[in-house]
Amino acid sequence: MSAKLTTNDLEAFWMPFTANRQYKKAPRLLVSAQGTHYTTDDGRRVLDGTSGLWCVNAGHCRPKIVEAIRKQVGELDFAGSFQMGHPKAFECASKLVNIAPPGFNHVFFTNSGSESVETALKMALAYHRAKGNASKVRLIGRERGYHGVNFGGTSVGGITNNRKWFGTLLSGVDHLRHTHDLARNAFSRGEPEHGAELADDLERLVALHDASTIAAVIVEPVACSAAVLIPPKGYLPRLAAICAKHDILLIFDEVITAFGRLGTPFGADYFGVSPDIITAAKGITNGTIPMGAVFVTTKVHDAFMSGPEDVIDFFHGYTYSGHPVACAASIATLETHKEEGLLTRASELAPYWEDAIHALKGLPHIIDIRNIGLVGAIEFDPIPGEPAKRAHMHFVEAFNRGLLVRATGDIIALAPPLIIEKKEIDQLFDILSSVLKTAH
Ligand code: PXG
Repeated sequence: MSAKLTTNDLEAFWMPFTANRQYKKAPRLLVSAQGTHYTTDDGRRVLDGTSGLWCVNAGHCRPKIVEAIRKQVGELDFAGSFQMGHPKAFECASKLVNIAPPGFNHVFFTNSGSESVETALKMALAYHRAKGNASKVRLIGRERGYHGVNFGGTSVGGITNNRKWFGTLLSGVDHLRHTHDLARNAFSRGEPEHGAELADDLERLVALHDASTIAAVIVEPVACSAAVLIPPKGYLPRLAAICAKHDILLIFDEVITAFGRLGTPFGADYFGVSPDIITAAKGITNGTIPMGAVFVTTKVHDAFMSGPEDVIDFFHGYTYSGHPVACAASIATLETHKEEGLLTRASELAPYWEDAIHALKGLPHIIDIRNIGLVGAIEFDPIPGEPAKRAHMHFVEAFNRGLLVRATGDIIALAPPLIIEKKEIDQLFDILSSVLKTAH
């Protein structure tokens, strides 16, 4: 029997998506946060270049949101939403659909991005069944896509490491080709010029499986987790047109792109494309309380409302769907966004951001720089035989110098809070360029 752990011991917490043994030898601990900065356990201020994990869009510890949570948890700590209700869930849903793209008049609550994805995939299957097309059962994802970590999301996801450990996953899933093409598009500013025709890959899958077997296609408008893969100009409208032609539902996974990240409320607004279902989470409560949401068009919603009125229309939901504290946090988040114009602020900052990130070109080992809205990525030449190591070393060094970035593969990703000021953008890139100049 091993000795009991002390409360300060790092052993007990098996950390997610972490090299636990490496981390615990040299832990990085955050103890408080305010606005655009974290504070570490040794009292250092760290500029948050990633909005936490792409979720704290309005900046940290915003008073209105903190207060709304405090008040709600003391007033109504929990009430379920199965054949019951509480006012905050209805208020929150109405306010959310008011900022959603046109036609998205209904919202289903979950507790995370992963759950939103599972919900959306199940909705797509049930939709076709309700419409009398029960043979439409296949789900199409895309290589390098990330749709969370549950079985459906892992199955439609396209990141090898996230898939290969976990057996055969869901059957009846196929993948479109990814759109990353450095040979043609390296150092693009905003949407790359080349690759709209990659959307036609869906026609290949239709030819292979037949449209009568395909329920839905799920893609991130911008594939952020895999490496910030920005869709080529014209790609998403073309994909949407092929979906519509074959009665395939298009699901936009907007867990990252919703709530102002690109300078519009949703990614669908940015690209001028109308999907059928939108998944969201993260920024919905500014990262304060776990919450996710699935936005659906009237077309999808109404297909579920054709059975007898006294029978449950969608056999799905979570204990915490529409949790009162999460709803209060979300309502206060939406108010903060509105008061400060945050859902469009990234569009004002985007040109400055774009110039600042592209100024890094020429520093050692950089093979691409890409940007859109208030998102950016720097891709490095991998160290031979040691993939992902270079970006990880830069991440650790940046943290030591007062900047939080996100390393995935050989990429550094950036997505600061939407409240960031230009002088903080300068600081961010000053620190980052000093790190990148140190040869690794
Ligand atoms: N879909 C998308 C598009 C996501 O980006 C999820 C689903 C899953 O959400 P939950 O809430 O279940 O984690 C995500 C999450 C990163 C990083 O830095 C990205 C995510 C999560 C953590 C880290 O790449 N995306």
